[in-house]
Amino acid sequence: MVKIYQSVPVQTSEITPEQHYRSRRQFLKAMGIVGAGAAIVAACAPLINSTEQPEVGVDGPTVAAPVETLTPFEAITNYNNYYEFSLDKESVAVLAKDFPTSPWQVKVYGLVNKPKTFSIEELLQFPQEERIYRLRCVEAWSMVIPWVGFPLHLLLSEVEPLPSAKFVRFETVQDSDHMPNLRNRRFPWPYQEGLRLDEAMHDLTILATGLYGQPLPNQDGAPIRLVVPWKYGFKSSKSLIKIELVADQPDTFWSTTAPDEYGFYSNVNPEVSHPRWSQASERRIGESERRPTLMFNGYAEEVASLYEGMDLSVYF
Ligand SMILES: Nc1nc2c(c(=O)[nH]1)N[C@H]1C(S)=C(S)[C@@H](COP(=O)(O)O)O[C@H]1N2
Ligand SMILES: [Mo]
Repeated sequence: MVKIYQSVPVQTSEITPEQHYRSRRQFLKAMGIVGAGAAIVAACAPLINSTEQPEVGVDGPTVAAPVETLTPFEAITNYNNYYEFSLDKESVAVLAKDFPTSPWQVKVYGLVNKPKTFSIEELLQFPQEERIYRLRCVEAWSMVIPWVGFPLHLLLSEVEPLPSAKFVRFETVQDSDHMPNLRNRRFPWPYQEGLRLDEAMHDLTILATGLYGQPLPNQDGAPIRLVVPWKYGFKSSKSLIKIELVADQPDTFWSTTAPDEYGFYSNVNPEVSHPRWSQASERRIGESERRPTLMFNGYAEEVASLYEGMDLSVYF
């Protein structure tokens, strides 16, 4: 089975707001790290899938692995779920255009030895990498996104979780001057999410600060958002302002809104249907044929052990 889990170090200072990302190879070459990328491919071959686009690959080592095409930048940035702005996926980019993301701080606190409020500049000091992940929305569409970011465990280790910390709660900004749908009282704002501490510490779990080699567009959760690739997209909260270490399983936006439809775990699982539709297949944005949905979104080898002994139809 093809895995998409690619990890390439990127210097933040080198992430430029270029208009068009022409190919991952050209991007990496521009970063001067084609060699580093190749070394990682050699070292972690079973985890890696090359997403080299066929028209490129004119130099450097090529990776003999099946290809899943990256979702185009235009689709990733114009088909968004970001309910604080709008329920209409195609309106988010326009509505979020002037959303101010600087200055920005993320408060990391709760059951930790060393609580700290990080400025976005400090967060960009963590070693940034490119991670190509599938994103599977609960609405049964999916994308393949080249994120830039860093593993959440680097941040959590810095604040030193106490033994009593068992879960992590994530909270999104509430900027009512710029987010028109916060007026919609049908929803339990702020957008909150949660992970068990071991899920949060897993190396696949990242804080993304960019995509396609550029700073994160507002509609995708600028300036910093969570990405948990084996869970439905709604776990990956955007525009984070708070990360709290807690003892008990936190309430989440979607499980509060519709408890019968959205559980805390929300692992991608083709065998557990949503009450109103099947999760067995998905439409990859930009493709016409549906494709089967993979257990844990294709990351079972890395994460299935986290759920050993749990009935995933009960803990959905
Ligand atoms: N704050 C916030 N984060 C959010 C959402 C949201 O409405 N508000 N939507 C989620 C859902 S349902 C999905 S599928 C992903 C979409 O991320 P993308 O627009 O970058 O593809 O963001 C998630 N994070
Ligand atoms: Mo979603």
